[in-house]
Parts: sequence; structure tokens; C-alpha cells
Amino acid sequence: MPANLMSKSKMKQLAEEASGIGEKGGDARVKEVTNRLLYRLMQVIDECDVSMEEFWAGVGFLAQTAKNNEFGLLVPGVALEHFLDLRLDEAEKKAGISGGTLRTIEGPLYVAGAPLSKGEARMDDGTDPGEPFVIEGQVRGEDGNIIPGAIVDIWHANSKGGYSFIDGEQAAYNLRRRIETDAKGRYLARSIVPNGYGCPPESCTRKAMTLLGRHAERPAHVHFFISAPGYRKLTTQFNFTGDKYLYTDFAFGTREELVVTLERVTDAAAIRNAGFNRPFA
Ligand code: MBD
Ligand code: FE
Repeated sequence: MPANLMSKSKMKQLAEEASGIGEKGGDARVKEVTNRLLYRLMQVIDECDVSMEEFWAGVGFLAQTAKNNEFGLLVPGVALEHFLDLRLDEAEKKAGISGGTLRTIEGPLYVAGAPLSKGEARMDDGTDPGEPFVIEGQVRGEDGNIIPGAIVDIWHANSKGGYSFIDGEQAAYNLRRRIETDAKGRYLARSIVPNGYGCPPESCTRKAMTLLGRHAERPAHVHFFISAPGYRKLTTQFNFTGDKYLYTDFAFGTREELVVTLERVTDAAAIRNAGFNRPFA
């Protein structure tokens, strides 16, 4: 039962005052967003009759989240990054733009500056016992034209679900590569099949998920940025058929069109014929 102790007009007035709405100075955009955020926050506090203790516990939780550098993890966990993606989809629909590979979340674990090579790359450093696999594709514009010289920036977790620069166990830029597409717009990567990612055991994000009755796991996935001069940048991922967490991704990144089935290749010649000029060890 909502408490509703405060009148809407009183909350509106407070939020506007706190946001400097009546003042001359400041930044109009910051004022508007702050005002709307504060008004809604006050409404929630009033409707849920949030106590002083609960309020300060919430502030403490956010402070700890900041201390852990975890906001990037919490945001996808509460569906906000996916929500922004869906809004971009809607904007494109309204503008009459359609087709092409679907976007999905970037997530918090991208690192810029991965090694750049032409046409193909090996992404793993050979120390991971994961199963080797090959990713190949062709970059095309919405008009269907192939795009040579596009940059395909790929990053993914190792066979334990950890990312280089984050888990401290891997060499710099392990499983992070940029590949420039060849004359036919193609790229090829050799890597190892990633495991899903789980939020760290002591993380604020995992604690929040537990309080919400949810798990804190992502299905295995491979991230992509694809960019070329004159084109909008695509942020996407793919997942693997049959993954335990495919349809309950805590970060809401799964989209049916982006789920792929691995094709098992056993003979070395077939692997070479797939375009890779180094046979698997
Ligand atoms: C990840 O690897 C990720 O992609 C997201 C969105 C959140 C946490 C870890
Ligand atoms: Fe990820």
C-alpha cells in the first residue's frame, strides 16, 4: 500500500528548487535531467515509504559500488544498457532505417587499443586450454555492399569466463584483437571458445542480483565493434546455441538473431580451407 504522505506539488517544488530550475546560471540539460530524476526519486521514496535507515543503506550500497568501480556492471544488470539499445532500435524504426546485424550491449569490459592486423588474427596466446574455434565473417553496409578496410574489434572471455585487464591472470590484450577486413570485406579470427561471465562473488552487483532473486551470470558471448569511415559504428555480440544461461542473461544481451551454432571441424585441411593459413596445433 503506497504511503503517499507528500503532495505531488510539494515534491515538484522541492525537485525544481534542488535542480536550480528557477535560477539563471548552470546547464539547462543538466537541470532538466536532474529535476526529473529527483522528482521520480521522491515519488518512489514516498510511494514505498522508504525509511531513513533504508535510504542510507541505499546510499552506502551505491558508495560501495563506486568504490569497487562497479557501476559499469550494475547498469547492464538492471537492464538499463539493453533499454538504451532498444530505444536506438525504435529511433531507427522511426527514421525508416532497417536491416543489418542487430545491435546489443557493449558491457563494461571493453579495452581500446587491441593489436591490429589485416584480414585475420589469432586472438589467444596459446596458454588457454579452451577449445579452438574460428570466427569468420564479411562486413557489409545496409545497402549490401562489401566494406574492405572496415575495423572489426573483437573481445571475449577465456575458458574460465575471465577477461584480460580485468581478471589479472591473462596477458595484456589476450582475446582482444582488431582486424581490418580484406579486399572482399572479410575477416577471420582464431581463438578459443569462451565461457560465460559471472559477477565476482563479493561484488555489489551479485549482492543486488541475489536480493532480487536473480542470478548474476552471462551466457558465453563474443563482443564486436564494427566501424568504417562513412558508416555508423555497430556494437554487437553473438552467443552460442544451448548455453545454460542463454535466455536468462543477467545483462539482457541475448537476441535470437545473434545466437550461433558452432560447427565442429575435425580435419586440418578443412580448417585451412576455411581460410586460415595456419593449421591448428
Ligand atoms: C560482461 O562480459 C559483459 O559483457 C557484460 C555486459 C557485463 C558483465 C560482463
Ligand atoms: Fe562480455
